[in-house]
Amino acid sequence: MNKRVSLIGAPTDIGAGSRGASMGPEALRVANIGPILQSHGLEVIDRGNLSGPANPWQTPVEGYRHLAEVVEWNRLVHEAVHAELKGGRLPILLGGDHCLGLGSISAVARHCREAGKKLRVLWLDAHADFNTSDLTPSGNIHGMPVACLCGYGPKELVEIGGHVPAVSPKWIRQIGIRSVDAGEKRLVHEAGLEVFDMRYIDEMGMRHTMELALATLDANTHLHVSFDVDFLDPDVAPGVATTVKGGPTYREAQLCMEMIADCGAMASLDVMELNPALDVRNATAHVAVDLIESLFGKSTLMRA
Ligand code: 6HN
Ligand code: MN
Ligand code: MN
Ligand code: MN
Repeated sequence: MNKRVSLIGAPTDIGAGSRGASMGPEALRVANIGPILQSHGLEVIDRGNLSGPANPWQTPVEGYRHLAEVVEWNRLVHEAVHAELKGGRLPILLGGDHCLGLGSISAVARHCREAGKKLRVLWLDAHADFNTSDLTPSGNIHGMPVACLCGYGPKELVEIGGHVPAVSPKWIRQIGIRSVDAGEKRLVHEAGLEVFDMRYIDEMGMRHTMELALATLDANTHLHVSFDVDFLDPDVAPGVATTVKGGPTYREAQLCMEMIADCGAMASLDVMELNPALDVRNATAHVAVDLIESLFGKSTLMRA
């Protein structure tokens, strides 16, 4: 794994239905994300925060809330993430709400095209984030980034990486899913996304789930992890706006991260939706940093 890591803060809640994820980057820094990653032998550069439009907190227009601002933020994220990859570094996007997964992953996909690499995306989330303006119950664009990446969405968003679709559904594995809207579910099936929902994880276990999600990766595959903190059970991670009961436990989540670390292919990461306004003494930020440590190879294993 690349040991040269860059932190990019994207302090916005422009695509969310609640305010507060804009404070996520600072909460992760307060939980010591930089020094802790450094203690694991990584060279960490904190690029600071991107600066985009303020959240005007308006109601949705034609199925989208804040579309123009979401486009602007995603353009900023796209360029920042692409620049790190081009410089040979591993970008960690500190969200911010999950609409920014579009800017991040479209940049990763662009880089993979330029570098002749294959791409695998692990989407760790309670939600599929596969809505469109017709299907969305909320108009919140953080419920739409995976659909946009796959070419379903407004032109301005779908075209952000210069290649439509940015990503093939075949490259994506969704894990931890337990809240999908009715129309969204139909579109997920139509697009052919591979989803390891909570029922699958209950029945087959996290180990088997991750073996399948990481299967067929080769030395030429770039693995991107998009970690929505609401992936975790709310008992473990209360500091998110869109908690859904029945998520992975602390140990299941650790195993998920450890198996990703073991595969050695992770080359970019998003840490999204942390909402300090809803957290308890920054506990969720600390849990997120714990899990990120595991992603970078911290292990509880006794065997060498
Ligand atoms: N997230 N499916 C719901 C919606 O409004 O579209 C929730 C989306 C949550 C998005 O947590 O990143
Ligand atoms: Mn999400
Ligand atoms: Mn590139
Ligand atoms: Mn979610």
